[in-house]
Amino acid sequence: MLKGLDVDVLKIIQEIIKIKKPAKNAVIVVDDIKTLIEPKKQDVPVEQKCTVLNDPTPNVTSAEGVEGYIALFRSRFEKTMRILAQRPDSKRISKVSAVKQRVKMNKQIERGEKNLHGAGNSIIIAGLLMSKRIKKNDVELTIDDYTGVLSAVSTAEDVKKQASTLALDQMVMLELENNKGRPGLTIKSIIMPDIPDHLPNKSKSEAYAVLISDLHVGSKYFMKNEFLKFLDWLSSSSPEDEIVKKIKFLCVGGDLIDGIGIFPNQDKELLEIDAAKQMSHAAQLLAKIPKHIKVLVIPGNHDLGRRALPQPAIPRKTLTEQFYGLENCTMLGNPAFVELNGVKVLMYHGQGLDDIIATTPGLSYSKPAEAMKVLLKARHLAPIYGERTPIAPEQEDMMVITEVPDIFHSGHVHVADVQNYRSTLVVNSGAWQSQTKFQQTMGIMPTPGIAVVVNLATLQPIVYDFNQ
Ligand code: D5M
Ligand code: FE
Ligand code: ZN
Repeated sequence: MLKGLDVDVLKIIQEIIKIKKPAKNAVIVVDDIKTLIEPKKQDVPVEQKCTVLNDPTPNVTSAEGVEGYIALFRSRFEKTMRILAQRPDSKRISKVSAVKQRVKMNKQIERGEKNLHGAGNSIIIAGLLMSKRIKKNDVELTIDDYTGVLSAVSTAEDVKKQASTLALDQMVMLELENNKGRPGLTIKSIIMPDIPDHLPNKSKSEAYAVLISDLHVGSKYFMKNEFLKFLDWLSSSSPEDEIVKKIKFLCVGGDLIDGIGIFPNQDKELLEIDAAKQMSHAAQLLAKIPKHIKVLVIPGNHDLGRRALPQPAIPRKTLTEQFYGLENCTMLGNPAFVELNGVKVLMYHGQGLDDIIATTPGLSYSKPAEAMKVLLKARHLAPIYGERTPIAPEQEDMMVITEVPDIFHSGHVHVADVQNYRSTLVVNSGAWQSQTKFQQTMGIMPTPGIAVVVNLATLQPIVYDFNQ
């Protein structure tokens, strides 16, 4: 390994002996040599380039009534179709009307005497999932693609398993074949829109982004001491702490305050019964963040402003003026798509996760990153309509995950969880609020007081715990 390198071999051996000698039976490993021969990183300037790629704030129109929802779903269908069009199997997509026509015209297909396209061929349809009926022995899925509605069944275990992870109202592709010897069509496979395995964008210099969410300032359970410890750390300049100096960005994923009247009897759990005071307190805390760190803030369901998704930025009013006065702070809508030193970050508070966790077998509040993966697979941040997540009747569906993020940052669940999915770093950034009565009744065990720090040059996450 040392051959051919411009290094003083003898000096390196002496150095290794010096390091290893104190330990009994020490073994010299490749990494020991690597750390000695690798050139010391020069103090290259760490870049800080932030671009907002997408912010719903100026686009939120809030069309009213059923008409609005028709347009919303149509937009979901069309935007996701454009995503699917980039895949080779999309060439085989047939319209539901055409499939029905063929089935009708050729009764032999229904009798299973002929295949849909001739021998051995299957057919693919793509549309919004209108219904999902999973029974002990089979599953029936109904798809709407705006040319018609089609139901298909399967008894195969793998298809049933895949079907269980589908969210209602999401876009999906079904590969169909004719049902051997019986009428109707069988689902051969389910194809999710999904994200491709990709080469993520990385920062050229070693800059760090800190991901946090769910402060809940104003709540009795807001962990002020731990949060102040975190803020102190951001301002610290210990020579041993190589990372803190290189923190260039701080992403705040919503629920800055606990708000008022968000859930019944909330006032009993509040320290400050005034949203203005809560906001002002939150702004005072964020004002302690060193000014060389760029702060990006999106709202959550507890913040001021509209509740339905997509949420515009926390409105600029007298109460929130202090936020807008912070020169290093940018207020964005929820969801927001930003680029930090070239790394694409999708910031989303995470309201839609409640419905995903409630309806997907095997998911729980203890593993929010798993639920976030379901959203990436559906290429939608809140697919399920009409349950817990309020969705606004916009003309355009701004919750479609149009571009593949390098980092997907959410909060809302109050449990810190980090995973890698197809080279996207999936982060739920936990909370700064200890367990509330509501969470206790729901069996949610939060992991508060944690900040997830990401090296933007490698996308490696580091979890910092401020509970000690
Ligand atoms: O959410 C705090 C916690 O409560 C988080 O784990 C999600 C859960 N939660 C919030 N709203 C709901 C609904 N509607 N159903 C089930 N679980 C929920 P926070 O937004 O901070 O109140
Ligand atoms: Fe929260
Ligand atoms: Zn929330």
